[in-house]
Formats: sequence, structure tokens, C-alpha cells
Amino acid sequence: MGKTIIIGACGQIGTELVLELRKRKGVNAVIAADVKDEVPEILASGPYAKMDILDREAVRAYIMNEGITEVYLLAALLSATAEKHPDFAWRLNMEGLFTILDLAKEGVVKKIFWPSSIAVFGPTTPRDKTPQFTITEPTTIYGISKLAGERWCEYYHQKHHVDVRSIRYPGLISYTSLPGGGTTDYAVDIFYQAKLNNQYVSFLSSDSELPMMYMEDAIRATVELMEADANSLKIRSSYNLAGCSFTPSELANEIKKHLPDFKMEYKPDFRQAIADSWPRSIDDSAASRDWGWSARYGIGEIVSVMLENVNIDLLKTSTQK
Ligand code: NAD
Ligand code: AKB
Repeated sequence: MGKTIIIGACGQIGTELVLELRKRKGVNAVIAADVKDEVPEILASGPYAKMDILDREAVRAYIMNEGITEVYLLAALLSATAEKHPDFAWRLNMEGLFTILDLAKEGVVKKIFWPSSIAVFGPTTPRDKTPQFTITEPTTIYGISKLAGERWCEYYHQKHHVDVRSIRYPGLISYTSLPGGGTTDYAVDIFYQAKLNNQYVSFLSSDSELPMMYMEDAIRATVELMEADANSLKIRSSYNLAGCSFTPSELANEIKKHLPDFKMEYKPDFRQAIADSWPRSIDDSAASRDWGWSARYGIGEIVSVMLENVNIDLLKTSTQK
């Protein structure tokens, strides 16, 4: 059996996905790859490759030489960072995808996972229970790159029979590693500040409702989609996926149930406009129908597990770097 590689493995999703796939496929069958020089300790038990997804020839050579047949391509700039570096974001978010899609078209790679996002939707999209098929007019460079990526995935599937699978993740909440520059990051940052200072200044307004998901649900969704029978998958652009939706003030109130003196302030910044352009909630009935998807974590469970597990040392280590 061919090996699996996760490119962008040191990020918020990658660290947890590598661990889950190593449990399922065996440690040596799953290679973590990232542009970072140093592998995080949590991934050090298995193979690591320093790889720049933008170095097309090096990536091709590595995948061919290692006998890799399954690729999870996670490397990207997220919404907030992408707005600061639009040219580079477009390059990073698109070029690597072509490298991997082409390897699949040539028959080297057999299966691809590529993540999309709720960012494919925009201000003209219906914001509540956003349907699978609806208006997609994103106003961020991140959303534009994800929408273009979705169209290319579907095109390679239809024209070249590439087995590419994708999910439009909502904002993901986890404690194993810090989030990497998105608009939904407040819903992770808040737990570190709650533990550290018992207060948080939100960069989104109190009533900014957004779709969110606990990482364990997101990883399970990814594995379930990748293991699903190809014939049952009717969508080869990207599946809507829903966890739960909440506002910053609802999240603060839930935290107060555990930390009654917790204080929240609101100082919206440029990320507010991004949040305002995204859906409030998502209809994921196509994912339920095609591969049996159903979320397990609501806001109450997320808050309990996050407060119990966030480690403020992670925050300190990342500030020191
Ligand atoms: P992240 O920013 O935490 O991690 C991205 C990783 O990619 C980092 O470890 C980074 O070092 C690596 N990387 C950057 N440039 C690279 C390059 N040139 N070559 C190789 N690696 C490189 O991101 P994440 O939150 O883990 O997201 C992973 C994917 O999932 C992205 O495509 C993102 O758009 C998508 N997604 C994430 C969320 C979320 O809430 N986390 C939601 C929707 C979609
Ligand atoms: C971001 O906020 O950019 C990401 C996403 C929803 O794609 N978390």
C-alpha cells in the first residue's frame, strides 16, 4: 500500500490529522511535511519532511520517490493573513493544488484531500442555513482562492477522473496547536486569555454569529469522507459541513458558567468585515446524505473540553518564537 503525506502538517488541523492517520495507518506510513524547519514535538514520533509546496519539482520528486499515493494538502494562508498578503496568498493557495492535482492526473497520486472553507460564501449568500448550492461571491482573497480551488477540484475529477475530496470547514476550535491567522481565531484565543487573565478583548463584535466546529468532529469528518465509497460522493467541489453556530457574547456566557468572573470586551478590527460577509449557519444535509455525516460537539461541550485542556504554555512558546 502507498504512503500518505500531509502537507502543512504543523498547523492547527495538520497536527491532529497526522496523529489520527498514524493511529489508523501506522506511524511510518504517514509522513508529516511542512515548510517549517523544526517538527513540533507532538509529531516527532514519525517521519517528517521539510517541504515547500511552492517548489513544484521538489514536491513531485519527493512524492514519486517515497511511493506516496494519498495527499492531504493543508498548506495555505488563512483569511486574515491572506488579506494582508493577497498576491502571496493567491500563489500559495493555488499553485500547490495544481502540483498535487497534476500528480493525480498522471496516476501517481490516487486520492487527494483538499480543504475549502465557509469563506467561499460572501455577502450576497443567504446567511442562515446556507445551502450546499447557492450564490458564491466571496469578497476576501482567501474566499476567492478557495472557490477557485473547488472549481479546479471538480474539473480534474470530471475531466481526468481524479479522486479529490473536500470539505468547507467552518471555524475550527482546538487546543493541540494555535490557530494560524483566521477570522474565527477569536473562538480559540478566548480560552487562553480566559485561563491566563480571566478576560478577553474580542476582535469581532458581540453579535457576530459564525459557524464553528470542534476539531475532533472536523478530523472525524475528514477521515469519514476519505474512507467513503467513491460512488456515494456526488459532490467533488466541496461539501458543506456544520458543527454549531454562536456569537462571541454567547461564547463568553458559556465560559462564565465555568469562570463566573470572566470579562469580555469588544474591539472589532478589520476581521469584522470578513465575518460580516460569511454565513451564520450552514446546511450540511448533502454530507449527511452522501457519507452519513453528523456533528457531535455543541457549544457547551466545546467550552468544557477547551477550558479543561488549553495549555497556556503553548501560548508562551509561540510568543517567544
Ligand atoms: P495553519 O495556518 O494552522 O497551518 C498551515 C500550515 O501550512 C502551517 O504549519 C504552515 O507552516 C504550513 N505552510 C505554509 N506555507 C507552506 C508552504 N509553502 N509549504 C508547506 N507548508 C506550508 O492552517 P490550518 O488551520 O491547519 O488550516 C489548514 C487548511 O484548512 C487550510 O487550507 C485552511 O484554509 C483550511 N481551513 C482551516 C480552517 C480552520 O478553522 N483552521 C477552516 C476552514 C478551512
Ligand atoms: C478563517 O477564519 O480564515 C478560517 C476559515 C473559516 O476558513 N478559520
